[in-house]
Amino acid sequence: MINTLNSRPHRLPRRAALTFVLAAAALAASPAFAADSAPVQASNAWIRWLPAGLPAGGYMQLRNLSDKPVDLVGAASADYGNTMLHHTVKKGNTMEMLPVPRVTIPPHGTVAFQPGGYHIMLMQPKKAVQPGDQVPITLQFSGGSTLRVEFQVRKPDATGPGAAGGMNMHGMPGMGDGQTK
Ligand SMILES: [Cu+2]
Repeated sequence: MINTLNSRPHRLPRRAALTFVLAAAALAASPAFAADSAPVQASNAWIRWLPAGLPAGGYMQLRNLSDKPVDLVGAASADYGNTMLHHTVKKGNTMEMLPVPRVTIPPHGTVAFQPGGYHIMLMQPKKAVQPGDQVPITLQFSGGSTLRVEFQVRKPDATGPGAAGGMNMHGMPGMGDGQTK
C-alpha cells in the first residue's frame, strides 16, 4: 500500500514536485506510517525449524517500553507464505494450537513466546530455510506500528536462540557448511 512512494518522481514540473513533497509529509505524519516506531523491544528471537517444509514456530520475548498496553496483532515474513499468531493450550491430555487475534503486552511488561505457549506459526516457506539462517519477520502492533526482527533459525531439538543475545552463529565451528555472510 505504501509501495507507490518507492517510485521517485523524475523531472516533475516544479508544482507537481511540491505537491508530492507536501503529500509525503502529510502521510509521514499519519499514524499508519509510523513504521518501526513500536514501543516494543524484541529479544531472543528464534525459529524452531522442522524438515520437509513443516510449519515452524517463531519464539521471542517482547517487552513493552510504554505506559499503555500494546497488542501484537500480526506478523509477516517474505520467507513464508502464511504466518499466524498461535497459542498452545492443553485440552484434556493433548496439546492443541489455537489461532489468536492478538497478544497483549502490558505496560512495562514482558510476554514470552515459547514452545508450549504463544508462538508465530510460520507456514508455506518460500525458500529452503535451514538451521543457521536468519529470517526477518515484521511484527505488527495495534496502532499500525511495526518492528522488524531477525529470527535465528535453529534445529528441531533447540530450546532457545543459541548464542547470547540472539547474535548470528556465523564463524562458530560445527554449524554446517559454508557460512559466508
Ligand atoms: Cu502453531
